[in-house]
Amino acid sequence: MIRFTIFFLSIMGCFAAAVRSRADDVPTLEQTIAFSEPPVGYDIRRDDIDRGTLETVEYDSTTVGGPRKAMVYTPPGYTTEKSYPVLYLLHGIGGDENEWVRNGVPDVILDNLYADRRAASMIVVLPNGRASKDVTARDPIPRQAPAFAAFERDLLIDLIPFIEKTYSVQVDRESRALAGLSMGGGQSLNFGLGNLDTFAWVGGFSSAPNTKPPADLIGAPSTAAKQLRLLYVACGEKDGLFRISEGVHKFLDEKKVPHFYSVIPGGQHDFKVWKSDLYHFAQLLFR
Ligand code: FER
Repeated sequence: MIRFTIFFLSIMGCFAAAVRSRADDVPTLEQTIAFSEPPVGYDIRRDDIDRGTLETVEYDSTTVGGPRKAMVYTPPGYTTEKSYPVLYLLHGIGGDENEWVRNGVPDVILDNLYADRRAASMIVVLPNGRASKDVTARDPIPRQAPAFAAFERDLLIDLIPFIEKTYSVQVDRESRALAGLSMGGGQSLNFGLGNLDTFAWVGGFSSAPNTKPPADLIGAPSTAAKQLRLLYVACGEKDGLFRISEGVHKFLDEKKVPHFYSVIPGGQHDFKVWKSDLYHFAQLLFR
């Protein structure tokens, strides 16, 4: 059982909004907040269901001055006759655009959620969050950190416009989510909360020390509280970086910014935790 702590300060408003936006065939908020371990098989490919499609795309980055890669998952039945919301899902310090697919099977997790009608149909973009021509995962952290910071610009002015002209997507802030693990969790909190005109749904999974000091994450807490559709902060209890998520949570609490805070009992800094985070987070998105 996952111990789950929820801190809704404007509790009635959030409950009302969440319940109002839920269809009958998805869990009610009350069921969802009692985050349990995902069901057995949630991350195992099923042969008898429709599957989405994964592809690698290349876009021109004015930020780094050259082509960059991203992976894109389109949901089962993707059609240009509809337009979809988009989750931008970021990797950790050792990874690149392939890390989530290789280790976290987001395509399998989402295919299974769709088969069980538990998630809103969305596109998932898996970028390379290291915006540099020459910095790689093999470089020491101090050399990588600026490239991870530079990705804010690449995401906002290069990648998002590319996705929005290439795929059939909704282009308002309520249709964009940003989440990531570890280094990518820090990026998601930094860039998501720093650009609430672009993103309404933000998730930090086991966020790393690249996370800004909590007081610098949010300019005006009362405005942020109104703009955010979802702020999700999660970390494994046994994660060496636990203090980061806890610090963010405490600050949000103090400033009365509604958010989910999920502490995974016994959870480490690994994909067991991040897959479970994605499973829960995806079900809350775009509803
Ligand atoms: C650090 C420790 C870990 C740090 C980043 C990380 C920026 C990232 C870890 C990961 O992405 O898994 O001091 O500094």
